[in-house]
Formats: sequence, C-alpha cells, structure tokens
Amino acid sequence: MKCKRCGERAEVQLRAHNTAFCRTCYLFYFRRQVERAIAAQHMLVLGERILVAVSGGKDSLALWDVLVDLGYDTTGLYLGLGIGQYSDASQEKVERFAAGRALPLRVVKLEAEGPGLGVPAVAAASRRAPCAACGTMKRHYFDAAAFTGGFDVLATGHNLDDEAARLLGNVLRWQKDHLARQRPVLPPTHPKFVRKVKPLYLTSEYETAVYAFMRGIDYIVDECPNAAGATQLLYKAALDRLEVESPGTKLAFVKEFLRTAQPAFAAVEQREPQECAGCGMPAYGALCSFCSLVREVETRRARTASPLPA
Ligand code: Q46
Ligand code: ZN
Repeated sequence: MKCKRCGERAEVQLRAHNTAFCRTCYLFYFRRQVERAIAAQHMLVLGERILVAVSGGKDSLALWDVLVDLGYDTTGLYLGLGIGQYSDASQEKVERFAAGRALPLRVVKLEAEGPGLGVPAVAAASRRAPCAACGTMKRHYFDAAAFTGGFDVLATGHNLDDEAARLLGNVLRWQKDHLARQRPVLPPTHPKFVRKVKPLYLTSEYETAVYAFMRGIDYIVDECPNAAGATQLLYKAALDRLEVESPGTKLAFVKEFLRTAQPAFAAVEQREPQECAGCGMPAYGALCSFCSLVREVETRRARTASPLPA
C-alpha cells in the first residue's frame, strides 16, 4: 500500500478515512487534523495560557506534544489520584516527559490537598464506583488548578473513542443534561470556570497511539486497575465491533450528534451555577459535587468511628 500523500510505502492505514500514510506524512496529517479541529471549534488562541491535563497515558501526552509543536503556551497538570503503583508509575512518565522537553508541570497530589483524600479512600467510604468518585474529584481539581493558576483554557486528551463511548452511554440513558454539555469546547459558565477544550475529539485512540509511538513518547501502557469494571469499556468494545463492520461509524456518530442533536439539548439545559458554600468553586446546589462527596465520606467515617450508644 502506498502513502496517499507522497506515494512512498505506507506505514499506517486509516480505514475510517479511507487513506494511508508513510511516517513523515502521518505526523503531518495528525498535526493537521488537530490544528483543524482547534480552528473549526475556536478552541485556542496563540498566546493564551493553556493548562493541559496529563495522566501519563498516550492521549494526554500526545496532546501536549502537538500543542507545544503548534506553538501554544502550555503547562502540564498531573493529578496524583492515590491509586497505588499505577499513580506512581504514571507520575514518573509525566515528569520524565516534561523534564525531557523542559516544559512546566504542576503536580497536585489529592492526598496532600484539603480533605487529604485520594480516589480509593473516597470510593470505599462513599460506596461509589471508583470511576464515579474519580470523575467528580478530577473535575474539581482541574477546575481549581485552572482558576487559581490564572489559566485561560483547560485542555484534556479525550479522543474520538472516549467521546463516542461517552455519547453512547449518555444516549442509552437519555441523560439530557450530559448531552447538553457534551461538546469539544465548553465556554465558561461562571467567572471561576475556564474554557474547556478537547482538541483530539476527532482523532481515534489508534491514531493517537500511532502518533505517540512515532514520536517516541514514553507513556504508561498499563490501564488504571479500576478501568476493568468501568462501563465505558463495554461501550468502547461495542463501538469497536461496529467500527470493524462499518469503518467511520464512531466519527459519524460523534460528528452528527454535534451537528444535529447537541444544539437542541443545549438550548433546553441552561442552568447557571452559583458558588459552593464549601470550597467557593461553582456549584449547581448549595455544595458542589466534590464538597458533597467529601462531606458524605466524613459523615460515614464519623459514624463508624463513634461508639455505639449503650
Ligand atoms: S483513572 Fe479514575 Fe480512570 Fe482509574 S479510577 Fe476510573 S476514572 S479508570 S480515566
Ligand atoms: Zn465545593
């Protein structure tokens, strides 16, 4: 097979796009795809301060790599979730990536912050699935770090597979409020929120993996130990089966949702956040979901610690 751009021997075949590239042209193509997504959705402006959430995985590190390459002013943000060996190993990958390229990196270890709680402790005490607790905590610490650091934008490495799986989950349960907010760019709805963007939302997991490999990015290959039970993986597997039979399904699913259905959901759901009585960050109730979760954990712990009445 030949490269569609230069005619040399192709190394990568992209069935969803009905194309193939050699290594040089693939790197060019990948960057161009990200650049186009950024421009089409007005995600970023050169000169803005961008906080890039990095987990140590291929997607977030590939994103950071491309953004630097495209000339954006970036700072990495790594959250230490407290998930044992997985967290230690992923932090090391992020630190090595940043040090090797002399890029600024902020590390926030959840267990060293305010309530001193990592993801496993919160999940166990609140009896929530680890990923549910993790999602709430990550959102809070991302928002807080972006706001207190004075950043203009928060960029995450969600790829097409993530977005398609999330969309499928939201559609299966018709979660209207989630569908209203599922967009590659979320403008801030409160002065303490910054814009949130997903520049890789149209590039597949396979495409970012190939990019990371070709760029020699050393990322954590092991999945988080909590990922195995996550429903997200079930949705991804279902979509993978559809994609094999009908290449381009994921791309069409996400793109057409954003073009035809998302605006209708967004028009109906227009809640304005207030400020959380606990942490001062935006909240849709008296407390934000992070503070509610922490309060729940503290109440449960106090109950188990107090002696039973005689
Ligand atoms: S880190 Fe957190 Fe993921 Fe681990 S606990 Fe689940 S959500 S699987 S991206
Ligand atoms: Zn709060």
